[in-house]
Amino acid sequence: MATTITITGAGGQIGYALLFRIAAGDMLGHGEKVRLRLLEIPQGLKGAEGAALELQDGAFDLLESVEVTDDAATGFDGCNVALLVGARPRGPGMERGDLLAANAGIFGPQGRAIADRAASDVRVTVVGNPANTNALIAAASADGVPADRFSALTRLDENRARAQLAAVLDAPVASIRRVPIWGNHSATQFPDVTHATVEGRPVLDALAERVGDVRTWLEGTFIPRVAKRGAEIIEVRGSSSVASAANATIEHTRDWVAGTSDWTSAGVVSRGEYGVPEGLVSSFPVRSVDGQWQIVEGLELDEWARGRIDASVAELVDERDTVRALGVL
Ligand code: NAX
Repeated sequence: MATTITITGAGGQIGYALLFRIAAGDMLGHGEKVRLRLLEIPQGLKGAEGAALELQDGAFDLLESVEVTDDAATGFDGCNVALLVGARPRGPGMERGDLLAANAGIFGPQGRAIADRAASDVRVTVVGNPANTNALIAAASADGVPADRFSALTRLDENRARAQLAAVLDAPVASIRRVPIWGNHSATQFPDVTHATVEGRPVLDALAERVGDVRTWLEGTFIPRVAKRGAEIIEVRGSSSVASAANATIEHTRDWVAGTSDWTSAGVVSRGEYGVPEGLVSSFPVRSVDGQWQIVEGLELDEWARGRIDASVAELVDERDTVRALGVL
């Protein structure tokens, strides 16, 4: 049996960087056949159709079929994995409330179509921004689908944080572990090095030898660099993060399905863990066990970390309240 994967916004940039790696087996494994559903809006159909032609020309052994559609019911029919990438970007003069409203108009109906049409084991990775609140809207709209089948991408932020630490510590990135992202996928996020290790040694000790006052470096250099990395990429590249975002989407979804041996980060629906209000989609340190995200519990948070997390969670509360005021939740 093949796995049916629906990718929204498949005609866009991240879609283009995702499709070929999925078809090559990077997400679900090199033994798993895949059926791809490329869901677009009418303006994006040509891009998706072009990608479908190229997928055909890739002659991928694992690729059973590719279907392009602008109809959500068709796009999500029988889908096991949904990658919600397509979203409404912030246009000129658009306020945050307008952006949330525009995206509620996308992620609400998509959540309902998932509830109506997807397979009973569906898992939904939300990439399109504002990712946490879009995931909240989709989950709340998907009657009958457990909320823990929805998660938002913060793996790119975690990868950025690990890479920054690897650079400053002059260590292989693979040796840097346990760097969770807390809160929102936004400038308020908290990349947390408190429990991180480098080659098995506390990162905080290794940093003290390299950067002088660690707290100053974290506040003044590390956290802003990670949180604003997207803007840095735009400035240098002239276009937003694409391949790194697709890579993180693949890693997030692969780990969710296949399990993890250590912590990673994902935006998941809170059940009140660490004082995060129930129902919010917040990023936490997580493990994946038996196909489910589990929040790593019992971590000690000092006052500084607590304050950082609270500030990001307050932003999520604000986004949720804005959406509620629109009558969406
Ligand atoms: P593009 O503008 O290149 O592509 C978006 C595509 O989505 C377009 O082809 C558009 O036609 C399509 N689309 C819009 N509304 C749709 C709908 N209702 N149904 C189906 N398709 C729809 O953007 P791209 O660079 O691919 O980025 C996609 C999203 O990822 C953006 O919202 C972006 O902000 C977000 N990102 C999220 C990241 C994360 O870590 N969570 C990082 C990367 C990226 O910034």
